[in-house]
Amino acid sequence: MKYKVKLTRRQFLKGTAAAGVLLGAGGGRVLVKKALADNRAREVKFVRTTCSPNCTSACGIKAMVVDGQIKALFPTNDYPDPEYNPRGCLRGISFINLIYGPDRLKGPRIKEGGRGLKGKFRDVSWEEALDYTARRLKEIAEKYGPESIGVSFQVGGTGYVHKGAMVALATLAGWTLHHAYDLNGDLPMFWPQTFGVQTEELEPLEWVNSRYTAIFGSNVMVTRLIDSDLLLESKKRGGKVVVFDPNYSPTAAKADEFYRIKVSSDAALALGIARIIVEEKLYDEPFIKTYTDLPLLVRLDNGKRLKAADVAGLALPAGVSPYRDVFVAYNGKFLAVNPEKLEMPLDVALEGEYTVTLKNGQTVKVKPIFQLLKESLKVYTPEFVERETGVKAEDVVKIAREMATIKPLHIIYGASNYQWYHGDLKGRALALIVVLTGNLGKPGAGISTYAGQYRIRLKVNKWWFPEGKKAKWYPWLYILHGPTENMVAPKPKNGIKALIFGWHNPFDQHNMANRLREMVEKGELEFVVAIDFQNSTSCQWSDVVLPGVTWYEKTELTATPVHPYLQLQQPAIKPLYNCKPELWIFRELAKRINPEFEKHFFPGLDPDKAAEKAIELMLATGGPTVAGITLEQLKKGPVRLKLGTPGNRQIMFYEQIVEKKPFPPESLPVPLEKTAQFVKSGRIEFYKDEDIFLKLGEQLPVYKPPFEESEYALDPSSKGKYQFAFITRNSLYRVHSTHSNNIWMEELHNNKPKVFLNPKDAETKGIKEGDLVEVYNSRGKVKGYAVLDPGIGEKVIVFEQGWWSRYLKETSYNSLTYPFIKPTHEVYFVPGVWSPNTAWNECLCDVRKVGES
Ligand SMILES: Nc1nc2c(c(=O)[nH]1)N[C@H]1C(S)=C(S)[C@@H](COP(=O)(O)OP(=O)(O)OC[C@H]3O[C@@H](n4cnc5c(=O)[nH]c(N)nc54)[C@H](O)[C@@H]3O)O[C@H]1N2
Ligand SMILES: Nc1nc2c(c(=O)[nH]1)N[C@H]1C(S)=C(S)[C@@H](COP(=O)(O)OP(=O)(O)OC[C@H]3O[C@@H](n4cnc5c(=O)[nH]c(N)nc54)[C@H](O)[C@@H]3O)O[C@H]1N2
Ligand SMILES: [Mo]
Repeated sequence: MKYKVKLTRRQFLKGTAAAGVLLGAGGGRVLVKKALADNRAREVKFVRTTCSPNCTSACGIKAMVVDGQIKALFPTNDYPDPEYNPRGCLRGISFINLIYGPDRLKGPRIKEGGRGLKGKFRDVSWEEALDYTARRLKEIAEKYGPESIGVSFQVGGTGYVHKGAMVALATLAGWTLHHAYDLNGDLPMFWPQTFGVQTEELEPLEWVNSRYTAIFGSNVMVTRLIDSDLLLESKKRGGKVVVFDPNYSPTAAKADEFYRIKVSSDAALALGIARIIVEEKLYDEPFIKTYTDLPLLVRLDNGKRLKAADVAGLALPAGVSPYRDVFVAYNGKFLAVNPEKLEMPLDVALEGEYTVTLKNGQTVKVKPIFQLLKESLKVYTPEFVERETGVKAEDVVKIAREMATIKPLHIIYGASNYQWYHGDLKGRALALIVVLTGNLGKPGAGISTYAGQYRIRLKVNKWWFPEGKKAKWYPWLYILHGPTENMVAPKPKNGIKALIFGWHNPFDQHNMANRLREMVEKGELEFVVAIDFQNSTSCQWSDVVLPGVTWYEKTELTATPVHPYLQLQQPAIKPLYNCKPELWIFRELAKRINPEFEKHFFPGLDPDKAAEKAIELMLATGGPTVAGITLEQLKKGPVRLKLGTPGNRQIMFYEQIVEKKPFPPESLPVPLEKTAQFVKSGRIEFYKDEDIFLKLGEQLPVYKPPFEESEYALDPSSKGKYQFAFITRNSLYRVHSTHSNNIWMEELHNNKPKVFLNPKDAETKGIKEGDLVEVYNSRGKVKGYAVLDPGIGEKVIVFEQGWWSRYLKETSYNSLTYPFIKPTHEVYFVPGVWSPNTAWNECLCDVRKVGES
């Protein structure tokens, strides 16, 4: 929505009164004053665009532009669902401080005289920067193979066009892509393991329909700020909100009940709840028989699910896809269970032990998975749960009965909670509660993990992967960790020798940021290229910096899973300084790498026109969620994705539960056969029988305490030495490291990185409020000012992630973390769907005072 008006000075003054309030602090005030300095009639326009950092909210924002300069940013209220109006937060409307801020990059730069922080940047022309970059990349490709060039970019939903240009060039050139989803730690692995999908979720409009919302480690009031009123609305409508967290978070403060839970003990609690549901027969029997693997039989001789093809005298159903498998259930006779249909006779056995004769004449004992589950749940008594989690035994019983009977139940399983080594086990255990009680496929019901702007909402393949070419992918963690015994992801022959990144600040934000720095200093990474609009820590560590533009300076397409709208970013101003939209940058680079590549990037068109072409291509080939949506429509405002549910609401697994289509639904852009192999039964699977699950005793969801298979296995001497869990939750004042340097945001939290700890722990350590403290382990350290907060769990250090190193005396808070790789994440490799996930919080540390406040 763009319109222009000519205003007289008087009219303009009236109009800016409101903006003046918004621009009361910082750089904005200067701009307004300048604008008022003379009497000319001004050109004022309002441009509707979308704020799209990776905070997931993707709020519409209206930019007020006066004579080609943004003077103020406003929240929008143009969503067809009035409940989503207005959208936009203080971070978003103060983005003006970044657009025109002192850290804004002004032109391309090449580093000379050393690597990392040792070299000095020289400002160069685009011609020189692009020629130089292309030459270096070609040299590296020749020496080590094109796959030795790694490309890292933030999740696609924050902008399909410009990231698509980057992916397309990497695909054409044979470079290696690193998927942001597992790198971020935003790939909750229980999803592919249990449901065969990347992720699913309820949209916040559905929160109001839940009658019981159980939040396991998600700080909705901060990290879903803009939608959090809908959580409160669910309370007003009689819903109950219960928070489980080691820390009394802002979300806990709004809950009806808060249970302080020991770190990473959620699976013990979830399985304790599941035990009560099973023992007291509070489960939804028809539901679990119809949709889950719980009635399927498991062989007791080898722990594998019984395959119909192995059973004597069992006819196999016809038309079964090669990526599915036919398993067996029992109802007086053995039944071959068709994985293409969610059907099961309701007299099928959930319990008992049976003997079956195989085709080879062997007889083996078998049990339904439900029976095995029931047996394995026996240890999770309320007393055991109390010991492991700190939640009182009588509360465990109360919570279980309520969760089983108050419907719809919605579990929110947050990022900080699954960003632990056993995050997958916790998720499988939590999913069990939801599924046992039949809380799926219905309004207000399910389990959601809101993390980043993750899911790809339309088919992007034509733009991202030109000519049907296959991209090469390599999980980021292997670069830091090195190859493992179980890995199935193909390793680039000579490793990664060059790194190109955009929309990322890896030298602060990626795991082992100090290792990455060392790789630059030692020359293991021979060449690093940054594409950003501001001079982040990572730009400073790079060899070439190519200045991109903010979303106020280009045309882009975004979609978030949280409020399911397709939205445009429309340029409010021309690219500032000598900055260029990324589509232009990659087109120029493409033509220098190989002139043949240029044709994919709409040569000859200006970057906004080219971006529109890319959007039209994606809309035309994007599949059912965007069918019929046009660019013209999008220019007018947000358009809801087409979800195929009643009322077009985002209700997870609606097709599976209501229309009885087999699991999984498609996880774009991956073809179904790739993800359907994760749940071969076509059902919700709680039993995993791939060898590594059996070897680790994780065939069913179990509880395993933190640190045993990670920190203590890596370094047994760390046990006892480092007793604090280092939890790096998200900050209200930033989106990751974006807004680190936003003067309004800085002011709101005194410009000070903080270390939150419990007063009892502080006393033991001789730390007082405001002291400068150092949090450290054998890998690294970070400094901050102590905040003594009784809300923080004992033996927990909370450090809000995202600070640029310049605010941390040049250390990186990610120098403490370690890239642990869990073998169950390595059974398959499908980028962004089944891949080793980063476990930020699986990190032990200690704390000491290093100075007064
Ligand atoms: N303001 C703001 N919003 C954001 C972001 C941002 O940077 N800033 N980032 C966005 C992105 S990309 C993401 S991934 C999401 C993440 O958002 P969330 O999922 O909300 O994650 P966090 O804020 O990291 O942590 C949530 C809570 O998990 C708790 N927790 C930690 N460990 C455990 C545990 O073992 N068990 C339990 N029960 N709780 C635990 C922490 O104490 C914390 O209160 O936020 C998104 N929204
Ligand atoms: N220890 C620890 N580490 C963590 C986390 C944690 O909880 N603990 N959280 C993790 C999670 S969940 C996530 S999602 C990641 C996020 O980590 P990153 O993906 O690195 O996110 P940001 O730090 O916000 O960096 C984004 C960069 O993109 C730039 N940018 C913004 N818009 C544009 C644009 O249009 N073009 C270009 N070229 N650049 C642009 C911004 O200026 C910024 O420098 O961090 C992870 N790191
Ligand atoms: Mo994230």
